[in-house]
Amino acid sequence: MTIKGPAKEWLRKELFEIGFDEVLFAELDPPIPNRLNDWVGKGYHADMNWFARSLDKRIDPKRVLDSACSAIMLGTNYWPTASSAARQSRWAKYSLYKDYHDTILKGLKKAASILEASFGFSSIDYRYYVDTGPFLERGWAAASGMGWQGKNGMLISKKHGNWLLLSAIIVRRRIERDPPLKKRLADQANHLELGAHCGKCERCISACPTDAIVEPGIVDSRKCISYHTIENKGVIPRWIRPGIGQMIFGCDICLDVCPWNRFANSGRQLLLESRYGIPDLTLLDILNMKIDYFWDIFRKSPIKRLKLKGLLRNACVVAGNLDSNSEWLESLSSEWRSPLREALLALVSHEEVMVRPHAIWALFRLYGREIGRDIEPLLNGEQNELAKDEFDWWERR
Ligand code: B12
Ligand code: SF4
Ligand code: SF4
Repeated sequence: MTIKGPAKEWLRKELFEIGFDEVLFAELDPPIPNRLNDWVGKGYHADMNWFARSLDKRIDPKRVLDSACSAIMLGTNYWPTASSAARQSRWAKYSLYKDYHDTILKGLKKAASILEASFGFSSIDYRYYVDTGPFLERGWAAASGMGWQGKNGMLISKKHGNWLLLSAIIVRRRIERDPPLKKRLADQANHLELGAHCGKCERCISACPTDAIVEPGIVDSRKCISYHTIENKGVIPRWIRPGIGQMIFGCDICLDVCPWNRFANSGRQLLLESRYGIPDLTLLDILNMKIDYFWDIFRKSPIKRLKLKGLLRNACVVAGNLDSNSEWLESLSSEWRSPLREALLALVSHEEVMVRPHAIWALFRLYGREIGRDIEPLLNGEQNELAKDEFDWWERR
């Protein structure tokens, strides 16, 4: 029996009370138009092979849960409160909370128990995800009327701007759909226009420092700072490093510039937990960081996925981009010029080989050709091609 009318509204209210700031419903059929094959075909997924491997499921949710017919689409507002440390631009804002995969998961578990207790679901009748499975969260959130996909690719809400984290519960019972935002498309409920409410605005496209938004709503991960500072497990290509600027983990630039954010207020944060301390770290603290300190600070944060080697790699790139306008507390002043140089030189022979070429890059960027004399002895006996290549590249210039 379809869940609709007062029963549907009761469910919405219960889920809102758990802490979800948006609760909307989408029906999963007819099959959706999407550009996933094209996106992967063009290589825009970079080396996220897990993405390409689950393409069939992402295209058709029935391959995830057979007979699934509806999705409960949930949004959690993470716009920081006025006093919050998350109001900075060096770390992606979401990363300054306790890992949302864990905190929102708690809300999803509570939601599931409501479905079981009040609607007779058994555990095989639903499946939930918070960025954790092969489900197109933004497309289905748009289909549910939570917002639309902007030219920056983000699900934008008229109430919460760009600042919703998404999660979903796919269910085997039909729940009457909520209409998508753009009424004139309501008769084709699942056909959604990218940038539907963006009008002529293209701020996000022009603000992206690395031209990663290759057409409205479509991001080429190979050019995206968020991809390189979070997902890339290897060397960050040399050509993209200057564009990374001061961002050490993730990138909110195309979100921050969006005019729809002006309507956003901070949410109730019932499914989020602030983590303190991370924005207070100086770049030198990070460059000198050892493994125990890393786990102390980042244990409960999504940044832990980078591991120490990834964080050091990113910190080297940020160091190489330091200039007098840097948002990091240090500027290129005399007191820390020398400790910075020492920290980077130590990283030239770091045990994690991936860190080494980035340290060399930063040293040459900051101190010019002369630094080559200090680096060369450190490369004696260096077996690692990446570090040698980086050094030779600078020496040849
Ligand atoms: C892979 C991934 C990335 C990759 C690729 C990003 C991209 N643009 O695709 C990288 C690592 C670069 C990335 C970066 C970020 N990500 Co990310 N990422 C994902 C992930 C796991 C899959 C996204 C995906 O499928 N991409 C492929 C493209 C082609 O699909 P798409 O963007 O969803 O859009 C297509 C479909 O919607 C389809 N479509 C069109 N109409 C319709 C209609 C229907 C009904 C359907 C089903 C589909 C559909 O066409 C669209 C265009 O091809 C999702 C979680 C998830 N499971 O969905 C999180 C997610 C998209 N990321 C998220 C976030 C927060 C970010 C960052 C802001 C993090 C940061 N601060 O650094 C950046 C933003 C970058 C940007 N501008 O997109 C949030 C976005 C929340 C929101 N409000 O939109 C998500 C939803 C995670 C979450 N659970 O909250 N991410
Ligand atoms: S997240 Fe940053 S790099 Fe990626 S598309 Fe947006 S502005 Fe460009
Ligand atoms: S910045 Fe402008 S074009 Fe980009 S998503 Fe926001 S409204 Fe749309």
